[in-house]
Amino acid sequence: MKDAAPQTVYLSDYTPFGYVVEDVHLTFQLAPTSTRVLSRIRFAPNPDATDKVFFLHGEELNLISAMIDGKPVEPVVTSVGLSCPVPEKPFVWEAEVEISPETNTALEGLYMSNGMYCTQCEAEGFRKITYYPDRPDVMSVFTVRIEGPHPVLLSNGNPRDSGDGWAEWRDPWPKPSYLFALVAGDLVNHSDTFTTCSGTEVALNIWVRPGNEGKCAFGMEALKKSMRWDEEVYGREYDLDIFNIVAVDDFNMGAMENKGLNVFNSSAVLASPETSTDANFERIEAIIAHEYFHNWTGNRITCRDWFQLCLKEGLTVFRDSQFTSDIRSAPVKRISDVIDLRARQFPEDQGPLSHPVRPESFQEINNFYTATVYEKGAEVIGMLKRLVGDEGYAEALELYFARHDGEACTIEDWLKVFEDVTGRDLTQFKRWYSQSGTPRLSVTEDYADGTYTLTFAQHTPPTPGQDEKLPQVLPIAVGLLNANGDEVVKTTLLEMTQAEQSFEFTGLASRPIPSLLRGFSAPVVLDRVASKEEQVFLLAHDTDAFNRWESGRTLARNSLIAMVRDGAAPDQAYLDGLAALLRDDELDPAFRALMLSGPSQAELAQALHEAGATPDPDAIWQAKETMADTMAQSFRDLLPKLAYEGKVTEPYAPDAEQSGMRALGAATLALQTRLDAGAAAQKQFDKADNMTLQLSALGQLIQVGKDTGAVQAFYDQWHNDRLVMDKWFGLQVGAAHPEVAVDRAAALSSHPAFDMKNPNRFRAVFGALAMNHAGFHRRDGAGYDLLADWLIRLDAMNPQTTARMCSAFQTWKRYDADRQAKMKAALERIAAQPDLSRDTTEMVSRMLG
Ligand code: B3K
Ligand code: ZN
Repeated sequence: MKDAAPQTVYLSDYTPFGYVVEDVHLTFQLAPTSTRVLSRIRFAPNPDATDKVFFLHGEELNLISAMIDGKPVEPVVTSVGLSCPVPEKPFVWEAEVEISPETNTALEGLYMSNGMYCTQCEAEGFRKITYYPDRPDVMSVFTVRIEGPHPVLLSNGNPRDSGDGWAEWRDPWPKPSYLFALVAGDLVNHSDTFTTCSGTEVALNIWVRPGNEGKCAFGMEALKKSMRWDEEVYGREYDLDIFNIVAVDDFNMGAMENKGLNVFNSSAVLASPETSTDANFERIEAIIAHEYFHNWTGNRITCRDWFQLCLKEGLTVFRDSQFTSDIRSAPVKRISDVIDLRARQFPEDQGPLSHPVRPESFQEINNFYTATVYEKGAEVIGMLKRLVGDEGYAEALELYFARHDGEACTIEDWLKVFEDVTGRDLTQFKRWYSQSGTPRLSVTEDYADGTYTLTFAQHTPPTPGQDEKLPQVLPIAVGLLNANGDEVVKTTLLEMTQAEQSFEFTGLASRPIPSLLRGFSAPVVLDRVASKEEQVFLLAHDTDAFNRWESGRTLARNSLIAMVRDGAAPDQAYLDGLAALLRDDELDPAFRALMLSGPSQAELAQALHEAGATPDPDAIWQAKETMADTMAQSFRDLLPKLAYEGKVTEPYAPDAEQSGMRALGAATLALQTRLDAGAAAQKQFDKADNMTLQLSALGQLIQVGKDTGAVQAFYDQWHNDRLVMDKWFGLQVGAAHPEVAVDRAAALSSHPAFDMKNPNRFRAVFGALAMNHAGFHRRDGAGYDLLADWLIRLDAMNPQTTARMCSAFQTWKRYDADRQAKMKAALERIAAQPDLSRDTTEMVSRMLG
């Protein structure tokens, strides 16, 4: 059935559903194209609701029969649901529907992936399974019976009973329908147990297709670490007898936190040293933690409506970042998070897709699982924690769990616990949830008679639908250094609330050097023209690890921008400062790797845009090349010392220490390749006994155009491993010279192993194309055309992934007139397709404004 005409939903229109759901009983009779779903649901009038319309969501369902209190009824059915007169007292609704999992290529609702059945219900997929009030504020206990010839039949909660060809599950915790899950298939498990802080033994399983059982050990350890961490740091204990994770090959995102039955994209759980990189391991650990942490922040306490999405996502991202910081390196995690924020959230917040952390309207909620809701949402919580302090934060969270367990909440509920615990008025702070756009912070300084004054001014440029912006609460962490690099003022939190505001530091013997916005204490663009000498000084001496990295990054960015804009040569002061840092063996190799890698092409485009210039992708690419060549020459003597070879003698472990050394090795290899035309890379490729080394070597060989043998050898070795083949597809496009990236993507899309129905494979090729900055923005527009062609094709199958990937065009207005016209034409061509999905329609129309 075609999508109904797009309807806009508004936060301000919220009303509670007229009925409460007391109990849900579902029976699934599984069959690929004709699964029967029988529902028996006990409803009662909701005393808190005035509107008593009985409307159940339902899409793409074939209604076979419906009954109320055992008597057949004939509801009015539309493409989005049904309505029916109901008694003014508790009643039992029963329905039987038929659905077709096998032909469900949207991967939403109940679908099939490689012969197994699985579900994805968040945000509004449950309505493709049966008729139901599919909204997060309707919570109920569920009993599920699954009938099918599969050895493994799983659902939420605890197993209740099973027999030949059937199993029953009971979830005692009331939950919204978006957390429902079902899995059935020929699966094998890697199992373990976890004893909770109160002594309860929980059975743990990771379920995979036969052949993948050897790739579960790391994920299992990550799960156990997460369970312990949540007990120790947040006092949160697991609450069922069993916790299941299932790996699925076809999945629209990373993973899903269904109660007691997390469903994971196989790329986000399966790992082995031979097939996964250090970065894969770290990502898997973080995603397992994230989904597990949702058990409390998302599941036990959920969202009242989808506008409150950041309530669970921002908080859970914040929690998983804390976890990674605790078990790996806190400075490296903070730096990586800020790189990611600037790469994904800043462009979003400064372009046509800009929206508040809590949006006020949407057509398709799946389009709002964004970097703004997730990552800026987490930044907002980080700011709140800085403002109220660690103890205030801990007390507020304790109260949040105690007060709201079992409820569907709002941002108001969340902020209220902080107000109640600390006595603070958070009215102004709340603007972080409603005001979109990245604030710009400028600063001037003054020193006289031992008093140093910092004067800040904040300003947020207009964003779609929000012309006027009000001042935000900005926590600005500042430290002051003297000329020897000693801290004369330790990290101090300045709380800026006005549009312009001054802060004084007294009793200083001399003019200090400021280290501003330490730890990136607020998600803003700091417009500060610091002298190069000062940046070089901070690069050498800043006692705040984040700001030490930041000064190096700023020097690198400024040098590259001067190269792009004025044809300047690479900045010698930057190169000298960097060399000194690289020589310092006391410094964490991971930190040095981050310093050496430098800003990406996209980050430079963003920086140019923020400086009011038009980014030229070719010139950016050229500047990066020149910088890398220059670094390779000037660090020539240092490279052998930084190279990975011989550094790690222990067996491979994806821990922070070894990963850091390999990251530094990879950044070094990238420079070495410029000196030896790929000889060292080829050697590393031939000898590699883990994927991290193999892939970084392959990337260099591709980049330097010496890849023919290696690409084939890699294929021969790994063509039977789906996840490794995704890397093979992705790297050939991502690391390609910009002139060939588009042709490569086109050629790979006709490779027999290319499968557009598999989101991982589609993203491997076309996500990599969009990330190859100069390649995608090829002057003749071929990159835009190719991506648009494929997005149009994909939309008919998988609207969610299509809509998400459309954001590759979100920066269109910042390029030169010629590129703008071509990107706009590509967007208009997508928009003009008949039967375009609601998801993609909303995205392209927002981008076109
Ligand atoms: N909550 C899911 C995301 C669902 C996305 C729906 N389009 C995974 C997560 O954030 O943990
Ligand atoms: Zn999440």
